Amino acid sequence: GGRTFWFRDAIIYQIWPASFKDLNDDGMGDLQGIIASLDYIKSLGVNTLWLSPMYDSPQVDMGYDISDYQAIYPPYGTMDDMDALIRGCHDRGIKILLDLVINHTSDQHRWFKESRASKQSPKRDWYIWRPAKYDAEGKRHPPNNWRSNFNTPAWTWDEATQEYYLHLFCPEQPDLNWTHDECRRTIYQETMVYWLEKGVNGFRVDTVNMYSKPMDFPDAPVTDPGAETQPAGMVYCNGPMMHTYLKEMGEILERYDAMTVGELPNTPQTADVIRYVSAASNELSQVFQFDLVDLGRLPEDIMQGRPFELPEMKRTIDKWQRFTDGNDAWTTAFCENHDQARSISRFGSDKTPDDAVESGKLLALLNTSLSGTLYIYQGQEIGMTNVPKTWGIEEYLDVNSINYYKSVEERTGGDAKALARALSGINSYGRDNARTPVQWTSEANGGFSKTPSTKPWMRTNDNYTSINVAAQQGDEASVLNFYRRAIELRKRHAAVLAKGRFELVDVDDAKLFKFVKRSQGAGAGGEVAFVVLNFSGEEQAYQVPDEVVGGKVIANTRLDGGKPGVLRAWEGRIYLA
Ligand code: TEU
Repeated sequence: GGRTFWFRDAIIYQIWPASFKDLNDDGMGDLQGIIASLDYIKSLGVNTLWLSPMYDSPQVDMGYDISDYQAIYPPYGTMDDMDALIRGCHDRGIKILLDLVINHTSDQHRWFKESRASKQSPKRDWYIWRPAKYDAEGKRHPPNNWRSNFNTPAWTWDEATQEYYLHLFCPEQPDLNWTHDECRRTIYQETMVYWLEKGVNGFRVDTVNMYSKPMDFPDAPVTDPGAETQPAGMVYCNGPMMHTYLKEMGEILERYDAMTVGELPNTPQTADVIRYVSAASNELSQVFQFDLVDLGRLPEDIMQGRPFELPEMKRTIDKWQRFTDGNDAWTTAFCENHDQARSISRFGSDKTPDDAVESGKLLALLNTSLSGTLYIYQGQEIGMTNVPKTWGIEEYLDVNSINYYKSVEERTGGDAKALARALSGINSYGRDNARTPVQWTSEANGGFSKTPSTKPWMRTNDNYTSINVAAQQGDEASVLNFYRRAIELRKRHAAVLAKGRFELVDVDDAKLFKFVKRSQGAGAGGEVAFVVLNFSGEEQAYQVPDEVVGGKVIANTRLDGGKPGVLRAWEGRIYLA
């Protein structure tokens, strides 16, 4: 045992198993598909893999509703496949993280089945049950006005036992009661310890700041007047016992030198985040703070957004780059995952195929020169984009998208304009964008399945004919090969690119994103990097700051160096002095 800080050098590739690679030809990705792709993953230069849930599950929320923590979802494979995957990673010097989803289980988990069986069940209090409230007319209401993360009430009535249970996500994802000591200890043992004993190197921790809720369940303030429920994230996140629970988990994790990266929604204050990730507190190794990926999204109508300018994006990145300055906390760099739209469509441009390639490389350069642990989501490395705007609602399969669409339908009585707006919101922000099959070749369905004619569980993005791994492998100008070079560079200049101090230059410039990185600490060598990124479709002139004049260009998103002091559309460079 004993704790090291290996996770600070981790470069992490996220796999979402349903859509990665289908080797058994059933239209769904599988563990053998991942095993067969480990050399490809290794070739990117990453050293750690994060596998989204592969546990047995009814798949109401694509595996984030777990019915058995110690079994594999059969279409993905068997426990033998899982052991082989862990070995296959370790043989290649790749560490592996699993998704730890323990805020809730599936309603098909044996714990919940026992809990809902009767009020006298020994497992009744493993979940959160509360009586109804009745108004003057005798109408039944849930205990409070909380809205779940999926646009429905956070409480569901159980006819059989005449009580409500809490679910911050789907009704099929009941929240566990973390105040129950035996429940909590069983969770640690049957999930964390079980998999650590199997050799995994840590966890991405789902919705980690929701374990502890205010147990008096106060109403959330009304921010969506007239609606049946209210957004309540600021009320139920970061509850009173959070740090106690995480310290308990930390004691187990450190025995295995395991890393954790926790999801930390609804936590805007740096001081609050530091408490979770300070090395001294021994809670989480690092967290995902969502300000960047949530930029422009409306809290009261999460599938809609407002336009934002580059300076706002810079300030957001600046905040979460610098919050570790002068303390022992650690940060992360990411712009995609399985819950987000594709970053090219969101922060770059997918207007033309050329724009998509160039802005994909620009985002690669941005992310690989940010400090913290770097995350790349499957398909990001080849510049996959959002699905076409022409897709109808029937192509979208995510429960969140579907609930949203249905809620608009109900609220407006099926008003065509409102539905068009809903669909356009889902196209811009929906999780389906990240969940289309990985585009491997230009064959049918992107070569996702062993036999290309096999119909994938979700429609492949139509642009697979031009955006795919095979087409990019031999092309030095591709997004894929740019990622490889940029990751290599990040490793070579880790002191400045991965661990340096971040400093914005000309924050108000609405076209150019410029920053300086400085190596820090003993033996860091005093390097200074200047990163200049053109976030526009037109040519832009720039000046190199005095301290970097005479430095050399160590990265360029274009193969020809271009003109000094001028960036073409979506071009980016790094200078090192
Ligand atoms: O997501 C929970 C969550 O809080 C995110 O939806 C977050 O608020 C959002 O990404 C910010 O933009 C996790 C999983 O990642 C998601 O896939 C699951 O559906 C959910 O938990 C329930 O387990």
